[in-house]
Amino acid sequence: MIYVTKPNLPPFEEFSEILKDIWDSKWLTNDGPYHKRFEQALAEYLGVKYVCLFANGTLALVTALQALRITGEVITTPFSFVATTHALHWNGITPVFCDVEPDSCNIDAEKIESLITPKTTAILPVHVYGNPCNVRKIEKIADTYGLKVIYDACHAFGVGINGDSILNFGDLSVLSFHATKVFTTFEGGAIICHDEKMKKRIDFLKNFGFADETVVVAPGINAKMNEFQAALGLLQLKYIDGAIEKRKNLAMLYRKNLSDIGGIRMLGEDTNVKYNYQYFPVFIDSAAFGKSRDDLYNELKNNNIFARRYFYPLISQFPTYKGLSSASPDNLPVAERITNEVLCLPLYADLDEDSVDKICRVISFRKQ
Ligand code: T4K
Repeated sequence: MIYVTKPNLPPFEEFSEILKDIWDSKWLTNDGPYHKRFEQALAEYLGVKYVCLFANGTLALVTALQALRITGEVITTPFSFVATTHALHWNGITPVFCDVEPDSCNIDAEKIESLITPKTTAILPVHVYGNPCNVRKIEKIADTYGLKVIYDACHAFGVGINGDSILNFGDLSVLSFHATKVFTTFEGGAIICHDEKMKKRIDFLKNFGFADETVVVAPGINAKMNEFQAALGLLQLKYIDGAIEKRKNLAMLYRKNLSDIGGIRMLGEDTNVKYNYQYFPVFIDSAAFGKSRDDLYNELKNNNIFARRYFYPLISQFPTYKGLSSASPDNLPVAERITNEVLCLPLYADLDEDSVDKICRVISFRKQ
């Protein structure tokens, strides 16, 4: 069985030593010593000012919107994991779907302005597959219209642009450390922010709103990362660069093997971007390939290769959102096309080159 991903974990002996330490200390959560150390070490590793750790990425997204007091309408992408839009829904905010660019799969910044109304308060773009959004254009629009920008950076751990972390753009960025992510703490997530006051507000919000033992300053939630997650995160920092390097080599092998197959499109790479190789999406043009994306998905499955259709269906097609006027397929032609073409091939640090060759053979055989 080859799954779309497999978590990268440190040697068990190293984690078991830490487990013993936490067991003995009996300090399990609520801003414990590992939480404090991981938060600092992570900020340093990522090259950002402040990190607020979370139990998972979804709670971090929900809290990020609370932290900036976002209301009304938010312009976002339908080509993402459902959690992006659910976070708006949980805050009583109306999502307004904007079409995406075919080359990056990210929100099409050129189309954002036409969707702004007097109710718009923010933009929630996603760095899909870790590919940076058009951050400059989005910043310009936000400045012109007085909008906040929250990046769903759940795929973008460690991604850089022109030597700077992608997480330094926008008002806030949100990371996920889920088991399926490049960097995992079992479950986990973070909000990246740029000033101390905001960090404080976010830290209050993730702990029920407590500012101290008796003072509750806001209607917060329980979204804290526990000590086991934080300790794993601290350990993972030792191994993350090696894991990304392995992913990069496998991604290069995929590119080499698949480049001559008609009807398969791969995303381009920009030399100014430091990628993390979170996913390896390919796009199937069924006429040129001779098979549909779903046929290929099933062929791979028959060979015990479990690729995934991230992201199909579009979020705008789920019952909760389908009725919105911005969810109309006419408004989202590019997203509607790529959601039917995309297939994310297995990619993880432990995957061996023979498996990549095998996957590519199944793909090219289908073509004959
Ligand atoms: N925003 C974006 C853009 C996101 O992509 C996500 C999450 C979020 C926000 C929310 O962040 P979190 O709240 O999750 O921190 C997975 C993940 O559950 C989800 O975290 C992720 N995005 C999404 C893209 O993928 P599924 O339903 O596809 O996962 P699942 O369980 O089918 O796993 C996929 C494969 O991974 C399995 O076939 C095998 C492997 N796997 C999985 C798990 C859970 C393992 O080897 N070990 C494991 O423990 O959603």
